[in-house]
Amino acid sequence: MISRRGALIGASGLLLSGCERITTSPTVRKVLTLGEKASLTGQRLVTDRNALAPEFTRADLSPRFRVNGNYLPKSPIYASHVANGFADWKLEIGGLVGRPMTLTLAQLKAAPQRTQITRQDCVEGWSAIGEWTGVPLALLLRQAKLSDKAQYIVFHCADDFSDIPYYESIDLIDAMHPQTILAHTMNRQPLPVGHGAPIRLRVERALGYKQAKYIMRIEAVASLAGIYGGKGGYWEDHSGYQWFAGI
Ligand SMILES: Nc1nc2c(c(=O)[nH]1)N[C@H]1C(S)=C(S)[C@@H](COP(=O)(O)O)O[C@H]1N2
Ligand SMILES: [Mo]
Repeated sequence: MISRRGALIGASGLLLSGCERITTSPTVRKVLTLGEKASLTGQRLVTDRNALAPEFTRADLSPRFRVNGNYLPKSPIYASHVANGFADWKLEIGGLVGRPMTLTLAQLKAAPQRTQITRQDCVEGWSAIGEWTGVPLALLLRQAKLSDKAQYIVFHCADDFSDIPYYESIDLIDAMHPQTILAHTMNRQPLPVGHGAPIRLRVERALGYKQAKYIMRIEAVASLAGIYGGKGGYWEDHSGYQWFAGI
């Protein structure tokens, strides 16, 4: 039986492959663009957001995984964490939780882990496949006794662009998704500074800009309205990126 999701993906896949062939007429191109927008909105409403992102094998790993956006947070605090191998670094989990927590990197590594080989798709037009190991976010949120009032999980990062801090947010469907992990290991090595040391988010059904690097604090909130520009992320606030970045 062909599931509803399969049918929808099939339809948009057809549209995209058509797009490669018929791109000369401006009218055709406009219709195709509208179709893609409609299918994205439709996807958010009716597809199974709990479905897994594709996983790959070690043979598929990208020989070079690009570093994008910030590659070294410039705060002195971050520099001191790098200098002592993140031994004093602590992740804070707070906001709408019954039991706020601070966790060391060692504690995160001692928790149950998940490893996955997935593809990162950046809106700038490149993709790379990497192997990630980390702690399922759902497990930490349950330990922290996430409140019923929480609707979003906000990730506060150590870096900034022109002194505007980087942050991102996801809803509870993505937060509780089995492939959503706080990764401390990339391609079986400690997560390099360029890729977000000591931990970065992997939220595999979402585009690259959701994969927050340099996470320092996780905050559960009922609304995104009070967080920085209110649109749920650095790029959403400053560059018009959509908050929903599902793929
Ligand atoms: N803290 C932080 N997270 C970030 C970024 C950033 O600049 N700072 N860039 C985002 C973008 S646009 C992408 S594509 C990926 C890049 O991750 P990579 O450097 O590991 O390839 O991280 C995302 N997360
Ligand atoms: Mo990106």
